[in-house]
Amino acid sequence: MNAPTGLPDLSHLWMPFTANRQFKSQPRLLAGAKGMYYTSVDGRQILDGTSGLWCVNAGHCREEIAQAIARQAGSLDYAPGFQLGHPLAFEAASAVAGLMPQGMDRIFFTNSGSESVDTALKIALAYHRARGDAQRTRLIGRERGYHGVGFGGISVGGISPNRKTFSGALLPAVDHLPHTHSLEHNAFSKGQPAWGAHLADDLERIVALHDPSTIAAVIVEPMAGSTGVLVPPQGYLERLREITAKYGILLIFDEVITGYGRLGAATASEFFGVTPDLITMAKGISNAAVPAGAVAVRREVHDAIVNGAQGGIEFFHGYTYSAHPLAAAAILATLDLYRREQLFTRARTLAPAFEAAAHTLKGAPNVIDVRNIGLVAGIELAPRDGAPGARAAEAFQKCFDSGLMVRYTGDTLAVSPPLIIEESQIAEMFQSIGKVLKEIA
Ligand code: PXG
Repeated sequence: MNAPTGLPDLSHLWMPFTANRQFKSQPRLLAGAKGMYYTSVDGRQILDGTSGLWCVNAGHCREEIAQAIARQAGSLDYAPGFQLGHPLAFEAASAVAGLMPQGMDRIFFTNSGSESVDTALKIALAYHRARGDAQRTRLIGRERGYHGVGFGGISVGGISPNRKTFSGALLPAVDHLPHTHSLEHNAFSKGQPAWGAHLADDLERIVALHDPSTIAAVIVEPMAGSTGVLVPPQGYLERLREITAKYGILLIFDEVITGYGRLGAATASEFFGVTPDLITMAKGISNAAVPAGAVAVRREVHDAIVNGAQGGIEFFHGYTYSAHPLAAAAILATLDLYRREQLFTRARTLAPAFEAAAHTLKGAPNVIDVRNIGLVAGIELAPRDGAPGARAAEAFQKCFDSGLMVRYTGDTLAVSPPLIIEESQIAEMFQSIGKVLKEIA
């Protein structure tokens, strides 16, 4: 394939989660970024309505983070993390622990959300085994859940295109809760919808089917992002916590998107007041400046594994780049920035204006739902006959052409801007989307 003039050869890169042929015939390339804006290769300014991929929570190219990474690259580029360490790794773990719910202060570092998820699932199995409950191996996810792309993550995940190609090779002992989306009951809810807490009771049915003594963990996104912004119904997460606690099942919140301020608190766990046993993180942990992820673990879970072992290595798991020095430096600088600029509080303060602006799209052409929480909104469009996803894809392209980056999944547009956004930019984003929706059929 020939590249359009002035662009590099596009043929060698096999792009992730991308319609490669279509992209390469009409590429969208970014050349730079600062604060709330990207700059495209043709020099256009594009308002970042999605924090990159839900990850640049403090805005782009923050000086403090860039400098911390540069300094680290020049002083200790890499240190093995197995049987050796470096001080920043421990400091980064303390800093992360300081933002987690009480008692969830043991931190395992990874490089991505997918790795965090697979790590958390393995910790759950190791925990039960260490306590003499080795038959607890079943993992429960949820329909429409996204937990990255490892075999563990796609097994507990509930997004069918991500599973079907690999369906013969998924983890064997998995079951799924029903998803919580209902246009019939919850369309145009503001914040947590009133209907749907009872959907958590399905866990009782799954537990009765398999017997509690076989179930290791339940994993859910407290707010499902990738599938198109599903806000948990009031009382739903509380119910999941009650049922898992009753049967000795670990509860994992996948906070890869919700962690680090998206909802207006350090974690969704804190925001909703429901404390799980493990929290998976990535993205905003380093403001995406260096790939990084982590799992926060309740101390008792950690201690059962680490203190329960005979001696020697307690947990046979880890990555070459767990707590990589550049990641540790980026995490420390990022968390410091969040604290100094009070960005989680800022998100909480902006949330009402964001909600009001998002819901101005009620009544715009083809909008069948607007849902929101914190600084996230989903705008669901009626699918075109015989072409699901086409309308949102067109809206995405038109927004991009007009200088706004949004995401789309199926026929839902997602908006999740950096927490440094100004109120005027919030209004501008939703006005631009409204304008685009009027232009497309
Ligand atoms: N868990 C959750 C809840 C996620 O949202 C992952 C795990 C995997 O993280 P990594 O770092 O392995 O990609 C994610 C990632 C989108 C979109 O457009 C969402 C994600 C990634 C890319 C695009 O919604 N979430």
